[in-house]
Amino acid sequence: MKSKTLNGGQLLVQELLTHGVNHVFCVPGESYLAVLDALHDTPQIAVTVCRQEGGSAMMAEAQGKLTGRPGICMVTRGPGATNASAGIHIAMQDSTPMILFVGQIERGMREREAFQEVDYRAVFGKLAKWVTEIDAVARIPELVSRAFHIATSGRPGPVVIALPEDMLTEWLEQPYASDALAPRATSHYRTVESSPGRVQLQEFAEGLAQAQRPIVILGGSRWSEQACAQVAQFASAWQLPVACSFRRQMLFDGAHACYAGDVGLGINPKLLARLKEADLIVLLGGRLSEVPSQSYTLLGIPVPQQTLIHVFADPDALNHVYQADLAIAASPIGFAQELASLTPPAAPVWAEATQVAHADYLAWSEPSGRSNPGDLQMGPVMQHLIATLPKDTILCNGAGNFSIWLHRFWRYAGYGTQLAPTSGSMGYGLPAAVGAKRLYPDRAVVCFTGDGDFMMHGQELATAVQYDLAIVIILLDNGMYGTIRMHQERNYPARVFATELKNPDFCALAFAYGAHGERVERSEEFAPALARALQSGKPALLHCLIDPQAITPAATLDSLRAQGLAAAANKVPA
Ligand SMILES: Cc1ncc(C[n+]2csc(CCOP(=O)(O)OP(=O)(O)O)c2C)c(N)n1
Ligand SMILES: [Mg+2]
Repeated sequence: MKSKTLNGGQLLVQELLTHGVNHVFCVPGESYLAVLDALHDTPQIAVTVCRQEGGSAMMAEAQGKLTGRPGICMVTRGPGATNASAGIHIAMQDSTPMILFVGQIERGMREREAFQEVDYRAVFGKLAKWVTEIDAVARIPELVSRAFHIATSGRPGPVVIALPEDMLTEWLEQPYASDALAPRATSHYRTVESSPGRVQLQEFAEGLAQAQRPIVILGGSRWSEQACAQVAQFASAWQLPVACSFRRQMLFDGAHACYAGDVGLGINPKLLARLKEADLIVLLGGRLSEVPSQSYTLLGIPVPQQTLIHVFADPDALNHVYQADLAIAASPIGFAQELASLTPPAAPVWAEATQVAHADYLAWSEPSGRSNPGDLQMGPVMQHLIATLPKDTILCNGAGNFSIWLHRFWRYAGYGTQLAPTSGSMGYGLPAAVGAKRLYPDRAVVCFTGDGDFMMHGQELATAVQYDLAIVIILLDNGMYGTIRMHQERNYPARVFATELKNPDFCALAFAYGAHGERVERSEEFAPALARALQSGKPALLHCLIDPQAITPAATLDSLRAQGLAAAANKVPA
């Protein structure tokens, strides 16, 4: 048996291989050169060098979302780590497994406020699921193993690991057995699944059988393609209406006869009424946080008016906000695989209501026959996208009113087709698209973005060009932070402030990066521009000028202002 001595950087990379890592996103720093040097000799790991750490963290987070395995990001100390924090926050709120490695100052300089020194446990203590610092090279295997397990267990989340620079260049005292270093066929860690017990399953079936107006809401993480298929089969067999939580439409096929729509921002009023009138809500995988709960108005707190069955992987998150009539600590994967064992009623009383719910969804999400102010009509644009793009296209977006068109009218077709932050973090779409395309080079990846949203991490277009990632960016430019303008008109009508934007020529910007660019001003220009973008074989940006008045599919800025003024007039004391 050959033996070999390794330094910290080399051992860390060996441990990544052992845990099945094949992608790393980074911005380099002198604080972790030893890790980069070890990656130099590790062709099994594809390293994507990015332009800003927020983008690299979001790319890693996106891969965590798509694979259920921790996405890996590496950044330098101080400013690198704080830049990356946006991605950490997304991973936390979205329950996504991810690990952020941070180069750290030398051990002997701690607590002098050395160059770029940060106390990571203090700074990320509440933002991440777990934070640690590896002080001794010999402990790398132990702490990296723990990081992978914590990131994926229970409610998944981000782990931050600080790596003191001098630890990374220190050599292991004991030679490391080389066959222990060989990447194993199966990686060290496995996500701990939890399944419902027989008694709980029985209670679940009984609860359903007693209901008159049940509805299921799917959400959270820890899903798989198979788990989604099992839930779809269950829904068919029981003829149950199924909704998806905010930005989780990929958990259920929009074309399925049981699909009732998404419980997000700008919810279909008919679905909202259905949820309020339901006598049983089955919350499967999600937490029903602020946005899906419609600012915590959907269910009573702590005691919901509807009977609540809540299935969630982490027992600590059950009964956290809403007391459940039946709380089941099981992962969506563990729960879904048991559903086929339950016998559906011969003729469920809710069967007809399910059909109506789906018809309501279809009517709500139909893009044809709609019109909005201006020359660019979003109805035909969405119709064309639905007709043109493959069903398994991965749709990515950040935050802004532009995303409403996507969420409402695109028909998400299944698991792994959606990357969108429930934390509403602007700028996520482009890095997420880069992360997705690095993982699945043969799949279509589209980033939907706004003029404000794009510029948060637009520099990652350079990363897309550098790695030849033929993603398509559809940028809806209304010359403003439209979402905030919308809230401004509602709450402070006709007092526009700090929401207007003077934008660059995004098409020229795309060319400057070496990407393909198109300017789209009229509806009829969209289809040929998209065709040329797809044919270019390059990252492509469609700069779409949308009328500022088209602030949502249902409202114009003028209508919001008029409502805001009327409301304000009513509030003024006589
Ligand atoms: C990082 C971050 N900063 C600020 C906000 C607040 N915010 C939410 S949407 C939005 C405006 C988005 O503008 P744009 O991308 O142009 O989309 P639009 O609403 O105009 O369609 C802002 C500033 C946020 N959600 N995230
Ligand atoms: Mg805008």
